Amino acid sequence: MEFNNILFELEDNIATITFNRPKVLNAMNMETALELANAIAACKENEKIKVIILTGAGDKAFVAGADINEFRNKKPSEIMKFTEAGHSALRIMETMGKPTIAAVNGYALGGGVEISMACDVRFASETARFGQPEILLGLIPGWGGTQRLARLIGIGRAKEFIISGEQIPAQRAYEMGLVNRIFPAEQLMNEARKFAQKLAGLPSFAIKMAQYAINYGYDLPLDNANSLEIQCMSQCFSTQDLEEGVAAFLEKRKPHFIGK
Ligand code: CO8
Repeated sequence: MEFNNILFELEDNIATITFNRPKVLNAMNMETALELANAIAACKENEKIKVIILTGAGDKAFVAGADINEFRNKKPSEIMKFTEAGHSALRIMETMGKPTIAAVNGYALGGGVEISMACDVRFASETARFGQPEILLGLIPGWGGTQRLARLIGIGRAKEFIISGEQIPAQRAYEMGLVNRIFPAEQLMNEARKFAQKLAGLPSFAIKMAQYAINYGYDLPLDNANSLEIQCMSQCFSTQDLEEGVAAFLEKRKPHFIGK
């Protein structure tokens, strides 16, 4: 695959997507949004890929938001195309049934924090900074920030974050539940890879069913969500990995999962 604005690497069942426009702190333009969508589609299709890590090139930024130079002077209809492209790529990523890890290595602002929130987990360097500064430019988050942030950290904190446009350091993001784990900057990628390797060795169908139940059950009334969980849980009993996991436990040995 050829990309101009992202790097795509595949090693040991783990794909790493690196936003690669360091001169503009990896800001997202339309071309990068389309490349992200293509990279995610490739990850979804490729059976070898079990886990995806997203990160930013350089040591300063994950993604410093949408490319402000590009969206300047655009018409609402053109902006709508850009926001739809972003929403679509992020939703496919969020629901593709393979775990995604955002390794936030610096600024995650605007679209950057929105990309990270569509990942299953967020690891951050101690030097990372988070914010939805759109309000300072006269706009609002447009890649899911008004929705995913409230779901992740609660409506009160999300409103404070979005209407003030303030930035917060990684430690505060961790305390709020926006970030799962924080590490010294030089350890971030190693830790993300270690976690990815661990996930790649787990029963992939069960991971998919867990994501499915959480993603599609979250906004349902509890009875409907519970019945979705029952369906997803029951489906796991069709896999060889379940037989292997249970047998290995009973035989007191390490399981060997095959992803089926
Ligand atoms: N877009 C374009 N260029 C950028 C962006 C950006 N988002 N962020 C940084 N850059 C560029 C700077 O212009 C600068 O370029 P140059 O060297 O040519 O002057 C270069 O990157 C380095 O940046 P700074 O010199 O500003 O570096 P600092 O360390 O001084 O500051 C900051 C770093 C705090 C990250 C600062 O660059 C900043 O505030 N950036 C803008 C952050 C921002 O407002 N992001 C939100 C954008 S809006 C958005 O994301 C909406 C998303 C979804 C909806 C899409 C609808 C269009």
